Amino acid sequence: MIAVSLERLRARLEALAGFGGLPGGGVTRPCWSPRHEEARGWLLGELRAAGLEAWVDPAGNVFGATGVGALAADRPVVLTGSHIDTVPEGGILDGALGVVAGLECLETVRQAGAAHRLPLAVAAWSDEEGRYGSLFGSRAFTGRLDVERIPEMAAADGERLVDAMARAGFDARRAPEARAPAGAVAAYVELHIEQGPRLEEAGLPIGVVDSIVGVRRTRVVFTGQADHAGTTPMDRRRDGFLAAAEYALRARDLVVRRGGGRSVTNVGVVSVHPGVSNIVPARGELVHEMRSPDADVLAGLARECEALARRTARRRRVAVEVRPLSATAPALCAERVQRAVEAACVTVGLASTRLYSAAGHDAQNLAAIADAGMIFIPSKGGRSHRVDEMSDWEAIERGANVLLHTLLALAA
Ligand code: HGY
Ligand code: MN
Ligand code: MN
Repeated sequence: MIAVSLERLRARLEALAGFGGLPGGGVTRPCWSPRHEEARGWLLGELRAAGLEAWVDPAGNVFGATGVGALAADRPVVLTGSHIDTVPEGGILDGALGVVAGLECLETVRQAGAAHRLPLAVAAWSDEEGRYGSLFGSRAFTGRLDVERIPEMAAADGERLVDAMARAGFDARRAPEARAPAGAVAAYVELHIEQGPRLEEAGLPIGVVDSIVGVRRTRVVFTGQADHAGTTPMDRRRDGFLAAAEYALRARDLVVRRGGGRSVTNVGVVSVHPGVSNIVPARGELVHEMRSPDADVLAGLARECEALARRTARRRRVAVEVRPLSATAPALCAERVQRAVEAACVTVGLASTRLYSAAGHDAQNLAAIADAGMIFIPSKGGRSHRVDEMSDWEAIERGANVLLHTLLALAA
C-alpha cells in the first residue's frame, strides 16, 4: 500500500521550524516578515525539487501541483494545504503540518506513479493567523477580501499590511487578482493538529471535521480623561482602563452564560493610553474575540456585548467606540469529503470520529467555492499557540497517510 515517508516529512518539518525558530523551542514567523519570506523561498525550492510545478499568486499564496503550472476553470484540481505563517511564540506544527504533509503526499504520488484523474495541488495560504486581517490569503483566493479595507488593514502594533507586503515584494492592492477561476478547485482537504484536548482524551487517532467555528474580532475603545494619578480625588476619575477591564470580565461571563455551551471568548490585545504609571488612563483599548459554531448565537452575542460595552461606559462616565475588525462565518464541511476521509481511515486501519473545529481555518473559506474538509490529529495535552505545541511523530505519519488516501480518492 502506498505510504508517505515519515523520515522525509520529519526532515522538512524540522527544516521549516528553523525559520524564526526560538532558542527554547517553538517559532515566531509572522507573514511577510524576512524569516517568513525565507521560508517561502525554501518551500518553493522543496516543491520544485519534488518535481512539482510551483508558483506564487498576487496574495502571496504559494502553490505546488502535479503537472499543471496554474489553476484553470476547465481543469479542476484536488487541493490540500495550510499555512506557514505562525502566531508569536507558536508551535512548529500549526499550519506547517498541512503544507509539508501535502507536499509529502504529492511527492509520494509522483514517485509511486499512482493513478489520479484530477491534478493534485498543495497551497500555503498567506497570513492565516490574521496578523493583518484574518485568513487573508484564502479570503483573496475565494473572493472574500474586503478590497476597500486593504489600505487600513494593520497589525495590533500598527504596522500596515500594505507596508509589510511591499517589504516582501508584493503589492497589496493586487491581492484581489488571486481570486481562483470558478470551478478551479474540485475539492479541498486540509490536515491540521486539533489544537485542543478532545482526540487525545478520547484516545482517537483521527478527527473528521464536520464544521468550523465562526470567529468575530472587535476593537472596543473606552475613552475617559487623563488626570494626575496622585492629586485627582478617586470619585472624580474617568478611567478608560477600568472601564475596559470591567467590560472584559463581564463579557466573558456573558459569553459563558449565553453562548449555548460551545461559544468562547478571549481578550488577547490590550493597550492603555497615555500608558505611564502617574496618569489616570484616558483610554483603555482591547480587541475582543468571540467564536461559536452557530452563526445566530455568534451574532446574538455580538449584539449583547455591544450593549454591555455601552452600559459599562455609561456607568463609568466614559465614552466607548465599538469597531468590528473581522468576522468569519461558521462553515460546514462537505459530506463527500468527510466520507472520503473516513474511507481513507478504513483503508489504513484507523478509527476516527467526527467533531467540530473550535479553531478557525482556511478551509472555512475554501468551503465557499469547493467541497472542503479537514483531518485532525491529536495535540499533546491539547497544547497549541504555545512553544511546546507538539504531536507524536506516529500521529503525524498516520495523519499524512490518511491525507494521502483521501487525496487519491477525491482525485480518482
Ligand atoms: O486562531 C485560530 O483559530 C487559528 O489557529 N488561526
Ligand atoms: Mn492553523
Ligand atoms: Mn493558529
